[in-house]
Amino acid sequence: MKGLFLLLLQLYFLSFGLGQNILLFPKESVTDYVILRPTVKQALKQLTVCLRSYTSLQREHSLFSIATPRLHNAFLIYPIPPNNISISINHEDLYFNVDPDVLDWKQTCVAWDSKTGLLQLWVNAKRYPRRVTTSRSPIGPQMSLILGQEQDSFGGKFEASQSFVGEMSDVNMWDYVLSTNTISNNYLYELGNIFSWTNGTKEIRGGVMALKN
Ligand SMILES: *[C@@H]1O[C@H](CO)[C@@H](O)[C@H](O)[C@H]1NC(C)=O
Ligand SMILES: *[C@@H]1O[C@H](CO)[C@@H](O)[C@H](O)[C@H]1NC(C)=O
Ligand SMILES: [Ca+2]
Repeated sequence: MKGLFLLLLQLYFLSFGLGQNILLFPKESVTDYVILRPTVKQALKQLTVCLRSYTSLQREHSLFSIATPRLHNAFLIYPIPPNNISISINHEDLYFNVDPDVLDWKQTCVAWDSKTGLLQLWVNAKRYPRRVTTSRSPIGPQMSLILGQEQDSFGGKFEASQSFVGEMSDVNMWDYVLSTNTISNNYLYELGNIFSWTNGTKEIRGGVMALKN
């Protein structure tokens, strides 16, 4: 009996670790969002963010928004369906022409290197033509990281028309640039070193629901 209990406990933690933990953003609003608290001790010279999302939205929306006290679009992942994704770095907006959306889970990864300005976007492990930002300023260290809303001030000024409606999971963040090989093969099993989906701090606001699978 005790053995069975331990086995079930083990299975529970295994499934938790393998990306079964999902956030549901149920409605268009300015009240539903999730705050993440990454461990950032010095300004980020390099950054990789990966996340999975599932939505039937056909309007533009914010997936992942970092504001600093000085810059509200310090880092922003902002799809413009059906085939355009805007990435903002230090208020500079770069647009990527991508394959049209299909109604399914989508894996998005963005990596940036402040030294070279090299900006990379992968959707479902396909890397789109790389871009170079003019900005070379590291991001942070003080930052407000929000899922599901677009910040027009440090931690606020949301617009319902830019909110995310749908499901999100496996948000991970690294203070270095992941290799294409890692992202194409097994990034889902890689946990971020400055924010990890399995043990990072997530603060839920409004009607967002945390689901086990
Ligand atoms: C993406 O959308 C923006 C804003 O509407 C537009 O300026 C840009 O030309 C579009 N880019 C692509 C590649 O479709
Ligand atoms: C998450 O937990 C693991 C195991 O306890 C630990 O090694 C790792 O440093 C933690 N990661 C973060 C980002 O806190
Ligand atoms: Ca806005």
